[in-house]
Amino acid sequence: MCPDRRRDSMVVMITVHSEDHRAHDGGRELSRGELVPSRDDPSRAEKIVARVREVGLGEVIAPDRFGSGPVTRVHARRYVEFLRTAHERWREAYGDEGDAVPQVWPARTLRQREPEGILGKLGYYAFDAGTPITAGAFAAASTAADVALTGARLLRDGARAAFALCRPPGHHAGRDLYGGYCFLNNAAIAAQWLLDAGAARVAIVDVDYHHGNGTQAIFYDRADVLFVSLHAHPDQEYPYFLGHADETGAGPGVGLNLNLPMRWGTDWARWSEALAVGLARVADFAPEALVVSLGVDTYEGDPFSRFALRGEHFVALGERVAGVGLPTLFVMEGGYAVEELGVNVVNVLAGFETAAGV
Ligand code: SP5
Ligand code: ZN
Repeated sequence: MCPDRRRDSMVVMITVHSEDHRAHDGGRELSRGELVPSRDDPSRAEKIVARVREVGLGEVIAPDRFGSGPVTRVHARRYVEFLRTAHERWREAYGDEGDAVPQVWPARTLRQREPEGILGKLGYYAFDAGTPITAGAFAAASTAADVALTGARLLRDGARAAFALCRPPGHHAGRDLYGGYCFLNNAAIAAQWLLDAGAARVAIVDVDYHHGNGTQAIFYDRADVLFVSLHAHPDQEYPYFLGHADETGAGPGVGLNLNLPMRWGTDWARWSEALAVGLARVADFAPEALVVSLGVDTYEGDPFSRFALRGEHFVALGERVAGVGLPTLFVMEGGYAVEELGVNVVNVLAGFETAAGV
């Protein structure tokens, strides 16, 4: 008898997924002066779960319901209530045409005071006009938070890794702020839940092409969460107004925010150097768990990307993350080259499995 020992010790990664994300569909975003179909289309999650099944990555399970408790550990109650009722209020005001999208914001010299009317509230809580609140947005976002929480619970119960296939994504959403297709910050909600479940420290590494401004802001003054982000430089790229290298944390969180912005044209050689810097910082922090905000919009073929990562680089990314040796929750963020999306995402997860299992 010759048991395949390598296979026996393989990390079998569970994927958490729900079809409820499909309720968030048909939204239009402002792009180059026109309303066009949102890039955060249901086909994104469908491509990813199809690829997970195709390669037999591991079991695909449905999320459990955690209620609003873990969500309001991260988000303001008033904000969650706004999200829950926004589309209904929009319909009352403007009828069934279109989705709720803001057009006025409390920028410099204007007052940060929540107005009564829905159009005013949209401007108060949003930071862009690219994140339509569809009729199903809140239901989908709530389920995505449950997907992340179910993944976090797998880690607490001893899993080496889990994949939370969230849609909509979360890393642009702040305590009371939405944008960038994000309403509830799935990675932050999962990290906070792990802390509340007894972890002393959690690290979040955000590899999405865009800066995780929401996650940074939520944990900026916290000593129990390290936030590391690799992203396109805010001087050149969305979300433009956060993500510089000199943002290093505040108060008890001084030194626990690490931004690694990179210029357009960044390839794997440069990107992977930044990853090594970020992962070394994670190791120094010695957390009990790692949350990876997994965006693959760094792909050379992504419609948003001006980076040049290719398919094999996503395998290497997964291998490097496994090398940190921590219980790891992958939380899905961006990635819009839909045809290659499943392959690129599962490449990261398979790279992790192979490296962690040997
Ligand atoms: C989670 C996530 O990846 N959100 C990204 C949101 C980006 N929103 C709009 C960016 C607009 C950039 N327009 C450039 C046109 C490229 N063809
Ligand atoms: Zn992104």
